[in-house]
Amino acid sequence: MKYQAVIFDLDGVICHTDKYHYQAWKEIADELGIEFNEMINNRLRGVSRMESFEIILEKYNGEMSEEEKIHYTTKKNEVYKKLLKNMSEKDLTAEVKSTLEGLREYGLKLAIGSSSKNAGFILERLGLGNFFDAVSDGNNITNSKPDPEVFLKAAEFVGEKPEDCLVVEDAKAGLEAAIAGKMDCAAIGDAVACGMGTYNLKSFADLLEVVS
Ligand code: B16
Ligand code: MG
Repeated sequence: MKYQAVIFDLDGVICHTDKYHYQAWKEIADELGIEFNEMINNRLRGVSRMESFEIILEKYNGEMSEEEKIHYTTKKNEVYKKLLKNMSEKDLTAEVKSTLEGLREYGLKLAIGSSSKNAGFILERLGLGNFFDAVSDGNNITNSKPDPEVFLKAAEFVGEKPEDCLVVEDAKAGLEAAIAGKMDCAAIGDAVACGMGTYNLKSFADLLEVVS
């Protein structure tokens, strides 16, 4: 095997929560009278909650205090968490499930490296609460992607050197983070267009070939 471990981004790689992020941010944007659309939502991929709100506020005419920012991001998260309850094992595709099982059969350690503070909750909804060898997420980092911290912590949690880990990412900030951490990375979805991945995946199952 080329690697000892694979570190997966969560949103956009293992599952798709974009529509819930969109609905929750839309509710906040509407309350504040800020224009918000799918294009702006796409810029929030892989970016932390507060940084996402700063991007949304680019369209806000006015000043907002830190207290207000905390109020609105907390409110967004409450709406988002209610929406996440709609998720279930049905949201884990057969392709993702069988590929994860195949990678495990290869003897690879499998970890999550996500900016989300809701990663544990999402994994439980998907029926993956106990599946991964380690979960590094928004709760154990101080610097979010493109800083490599979340992936370096994931490598540390599984006891492997960064150069022995492959990162799988759907966002440019995530590819930058992997590269900054001296890790190879497989781009999937929108991230393919950046041309920054060590590999470009057409489909999640391509991972089975990439690692061997
Ligand atoms: P939360 P990932 C990221 O997850 C999402 O892509 C991004 O849209 C979101 O703002 C971020 O998590 C923080 O999420 O508000 O749940 O803490 O792609 O890094 O798995
Ligand atoms: Mg992502």
